[in-house]
Amino acid sequence: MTELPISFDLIADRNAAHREALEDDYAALGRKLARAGIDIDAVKAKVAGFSVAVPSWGAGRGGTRFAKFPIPGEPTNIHEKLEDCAVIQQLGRTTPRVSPHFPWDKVSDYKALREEAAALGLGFDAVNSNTFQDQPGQAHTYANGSLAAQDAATRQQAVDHNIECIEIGRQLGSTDLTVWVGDGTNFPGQQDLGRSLDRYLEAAAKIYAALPDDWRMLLEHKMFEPAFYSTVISDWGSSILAAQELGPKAKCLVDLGHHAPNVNIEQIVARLHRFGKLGGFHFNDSKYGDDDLDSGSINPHQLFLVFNELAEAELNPRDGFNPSYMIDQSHNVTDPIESMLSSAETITQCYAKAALVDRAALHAAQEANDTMMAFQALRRAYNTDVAPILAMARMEAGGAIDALEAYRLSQYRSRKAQERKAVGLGAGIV
Ligand SMILES: [Mn+2]
Repeated sequence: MTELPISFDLIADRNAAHREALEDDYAALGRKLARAGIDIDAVKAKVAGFSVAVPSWGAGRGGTRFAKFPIPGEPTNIHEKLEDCAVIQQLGRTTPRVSPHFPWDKVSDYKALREEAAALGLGFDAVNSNTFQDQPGQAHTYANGSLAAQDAATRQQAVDHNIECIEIGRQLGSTDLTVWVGDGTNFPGQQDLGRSLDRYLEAAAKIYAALPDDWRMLLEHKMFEPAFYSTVISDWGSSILAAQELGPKAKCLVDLGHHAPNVNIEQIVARLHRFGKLGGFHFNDSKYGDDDLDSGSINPHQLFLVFNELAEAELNPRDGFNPSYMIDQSHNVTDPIESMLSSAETITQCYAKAALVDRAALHAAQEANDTMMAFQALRRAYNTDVAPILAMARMEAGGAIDALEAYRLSQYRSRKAQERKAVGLGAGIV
């Protein structure tokens, strides 16, 4: 392994300063959990086995429809993004994989890129195709859609791009292709709502046919944006119907921000799982729409309830239940490394809290129609501060007890500001 971006000595020094307090807190929580019949070390072992991927594009500042305000030292290419992702993994120890996006992350040698990532302690997660914007020199525009476009040559170009992503992913060690299309309409009557779905299904079937045996195609639905009247794969219903029509390797991916306000997302999770079609998540949070705010910053309880359904699903797996977890956020006003460290911790906390739920008590209360006790079974777990479990797992894996503190002390970003060229202004990712 090459040298990692953050000094081992810095992490060791800070951990030495925090260790006694952490051991105190861990022991106290351990005694509390033991009274409820829970072995804290078993929960810590589960937490140590949990991971979530980070998106390559999340290493940069996103922006809104209006503007992007870059910070000095932002990454400008996939190599610099990998380096930033290595910082997140080195300090937090829950994000060992990066999800690349093409053509944004294109290079000439993917074998070398895979080795470069491995030397930084990273692997690759799902590959993401991009048919929602035009690239320089592209033969056909996506202005009127991609997989669902009226024009057959445009649809074929979008199919070919997705197949190229599979080929790249094979070289990187990925086994998932995530497909989100911006296809849709802004006016009633702009496109036939039925025939546009027909076109999507026909094109998606060509991509599906190119999947290697051990690959999955993850369909990501989104209710609106950039199309504001209708989208082709608008909701989990459209997504599961498309996945069922495509075949067993097609699964549904739930981005927490891609629903109408107040929709019961944990119930969608349970429904998709019931039919063996839950393929993965994009974690973020929202107040209004697809805000792409930091995970758990607005509604951490919802995130916990999602993980509670995942814990139930684990007890009753269907069709090789193995959801792919990824952070999908747009960091507009924070340092992206800090946001991803914070979000990965929040996501892992919700996973740990769901693991604390007394399932026997919950199920008994449900059987007895004892609503209050069923609710309390969830409440007790949600109200438990699991931070010492995460910090202990992180320290034991070589990470930092206080990851944000170590990151700031490392002055990583200001060092990169000296080395990296400035990124351009302009609108960000939507
Ligand atoms: Mn997403």
